[in-house]
Parts: sequence; C-alpha cells; structure tokens
Amino acid sequence: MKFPKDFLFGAASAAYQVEGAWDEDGKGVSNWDVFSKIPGKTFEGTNGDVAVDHYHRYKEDVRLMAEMGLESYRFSVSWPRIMPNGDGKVNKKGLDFYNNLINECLKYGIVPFVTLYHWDMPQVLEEKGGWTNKATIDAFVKYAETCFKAFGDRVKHWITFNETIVFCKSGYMSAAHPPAIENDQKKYFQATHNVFVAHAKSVEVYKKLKQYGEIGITHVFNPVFSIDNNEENVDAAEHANNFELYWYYDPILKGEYPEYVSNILKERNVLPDMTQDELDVLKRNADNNDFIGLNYYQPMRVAKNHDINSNEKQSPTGAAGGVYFDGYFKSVVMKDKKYTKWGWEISPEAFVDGTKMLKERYGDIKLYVTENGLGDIDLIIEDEILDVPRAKFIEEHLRAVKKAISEGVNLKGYYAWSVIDLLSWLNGYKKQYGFIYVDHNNNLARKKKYSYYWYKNVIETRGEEL
Ligand code: BGP
Repeated sequence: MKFPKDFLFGAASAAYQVEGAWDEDGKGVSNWDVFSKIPGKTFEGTNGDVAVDHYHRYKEDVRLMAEMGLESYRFSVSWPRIMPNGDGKVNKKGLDFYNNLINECLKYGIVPFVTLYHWDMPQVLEEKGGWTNKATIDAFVKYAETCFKAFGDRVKHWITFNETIVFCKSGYMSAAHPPAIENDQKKYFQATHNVFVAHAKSVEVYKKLKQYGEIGITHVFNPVFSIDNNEENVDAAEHANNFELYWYYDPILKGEYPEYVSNILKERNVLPDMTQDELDVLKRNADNNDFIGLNYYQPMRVAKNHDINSNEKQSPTGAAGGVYFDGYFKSVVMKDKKYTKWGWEISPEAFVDGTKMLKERYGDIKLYVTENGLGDIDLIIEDEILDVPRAKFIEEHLRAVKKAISEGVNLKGYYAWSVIDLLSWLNGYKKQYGFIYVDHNNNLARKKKYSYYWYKNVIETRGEEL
C-alpha cells in the first residue's frame, strides 16, 4: 500500500534547538537562555546561543529539505523573538525572519507546519510566574493572534503548544526545565490548566479570523499498558492513563477534565483554580480543534507500586522505570522489550494499540504524528554517517502508521524528529536525531546521512516499499 495522496511526509525542529542567534535582531531573552546557563542544568553546560545556526543558514537547510523531497517542515516560532517583553511591542525583525523562512519553504512547495510554543518563553513572563500566572494566558493569546495575522495568509497548519505535560512537569515537579521548581503539585496542575485555557482561547481567535487553515495541539503520546493481567496492575495502568493522558487530552477534545483525576486533586488540595469562564472557553472550543499532534517515542509499562518509600523517581529525561510522584504506580523496564541507548522503549506495536485507544475515547479526530524518531550516537566511517538504526526505527514506525490507517485511524501525516541534528534540551549534541548531520568541528557544516537518502526514497515511493 502507498500512503494516501493527502498524507504529509515531514520532519520537525524547534526554535531553541536549532536557531541560535539568541540575542540578535532585537530578540528578547527566553527562560531557556537563562536556565541553560545555570551550572549543572544541561548536559556539559550546552545551550542554544548558537545551536546549529539555523537562523543564519535556513536557506541552505530548506534547500537540503527540498532535495530530500520533504513535503512539510514543522518548526516553532520563538515567542521572545516576536515579542521581546512577552506582551506588547512586536519586533519587526523577528517577523521578518519567520516570513523569510516560510517563503523559503513555499518556494520549494514545502508546507510550513508551525508550532507557537515549543518551550522558550520570554524571561520577563517567567519571572512573573510563567504558566502559573493567569496573565500569561492573555499574553500568549496576543502573541498567537500576532502570528496568525502576520503569517496566516501562507501558514495553514498551526500547533499551539508542544507537549504541555513535559514543560509543566519538568518545570514544576522535577526541576529539570525552567522555572526549575521541585515537587509543587499545585503549581504543576495550575500551569497545565492555564495552558489549556490559552490553547482554547487561541483556537477561538484563530477561528474568528476565518483564515481557513487548521489548528490543534501537540501532546506527548505515551499510551500506558499494564505489565500483565493482574487486577492491581491493570488498575495502576488506568490511574496512569488518567494522569498522563486523559488529563491532557480530555480538556482539549471533550472540553472537561477527567473526574477521576479532578476528585483526587481535590482530595490532595491541588486542584487548579479555575473560573466558570475558563471552563466555558474549554467547552466551547472542544469541537474547534482540527487535529491532535502526537509526539510518539514510547509507551509506558506500568505496575502497582508497593514501596511507598521508594526514592526511585521517574527520570526527567524519559528513560523507562521509576515511581510516579504520587507513589501509586511505577514504570517498569521489561526483559522482553527493546530500549534505546537512553532507555526509551522501542515499540511500533504500542503506537497502533494506542491510537485505537484514542479512537475509542475521542472518536475520529484527525491525527498527525508530529514527532517520532531515534536518539542515537551515529556511526561514522570514513566521513559517511551510517545511521542505519535510525532508518530502521522510522521504517518500523511508518509501517505502524500504515497499519493504524488501514484499521481506520484518521492519520494524515508523519513528522520525523528531527530534520537536522540539533540541541537536545538536556542531552546536548551527543544525542542525534537528524537526517542531516552537523559537524561541530567544522564550522557547523551540513552533511547528508544514510537516513537522508533512505527517507528521500520513502517519500518518492510514498512508502510503498516499506
Ligand atoms: C520531545 C521534544 C523535542 C525533542 C524530543 C527528543 O519531547 O518535543 O523538542 O527534544 O523530545 O528529546 P530528547 O532530546 O530529550 O531526546
């Protein structure tokens, strides 16, 4: 089977991870500019000051994408580049950069798929409480509207937020992302609620502008499975799905929170403050979402946790294993499963099962895989980058996407993470994901990898040979 004609083969990046130019052309300081410079916070102190210099080399990068036959490029806009102070005055040079990038994509017929928030927030707003401050909601909506108006004549695919669970949990529970707060459940859940409201309000604004494009949100997709049929493990998996999945998908797609989680948060006294108006905005806009973006890397295998004093916490960098912060369940590394060098499970099968779970709970909402890929240390022999495991990983997952489509799941595109090697938030440049290699010892020169040619062929043949 070939992939359907309207299925987009893409690849992705995010502003902080590729652009660099952190203080050029009027860009404001972001929370990541500040956080990445706190000693000990990132791998070997790496930061995005230069990253892979996409800001200056976007023309070369887009040309390489075009030569690969890429149909769509998912990238993010840096909020502090557009609004240096978070709210208020717009930086014209910031708009220019994205206008140029978008036009460059369109020149080659590459569809721009734009994320508004891939974690870099204006530092000014972070200092005022970031996502725990309701004023951030309005600031974001203004920023979103500015982007719709500036780019919406050419951009027809919008993602509001990337992975709310990651930046909120890492920001307020594990202190692994800004604002580096630890174990504050009240703030964690408050931040998630405020993000959902900002999303819904932005969707509403977008629909009122009648630009006739589509808008949605990208979530981590980590479907949870019990390790066996034991009742208490099955119950633990359901608890995990409620907290890790339904809490994120329900307010977007059903316009309300899963009662199971709300009740527990009430008992713990950490239910977010929410007004009736905010709840109404969520409800009103549930049907306005055109799609959900899924960032799929791995599922979670879960068992009931019996050791409430266990200090084996879940890893902030995503490796399987460890106890959830409320002590109820633990993620389990299983002998019969495969894992990457960073301990992430490799399971294309779980993707298929997971999308069926989604279909059952949320119906036929359109889906895109907005990220999927293999973080690896690529093999280099005589200057050739032989990232065969990456091609194999993507092949297995594209086959899973095919299978899900043939079983009736409404999937319309696949974006490999990442188009080019880039800065991993917490793993520096060591963990590679790209089709294009960046030589850090040679002035950031670009080079096509094995997977580049492989993906080019997949796109040309529309996946028929997979
Ligand atoms: C996702 C993020 C990406 C990217 C990817 C790989 O959570 O949306 O920005 O970083 O994960 O993560 P890592 O670099 O930690 O391997």
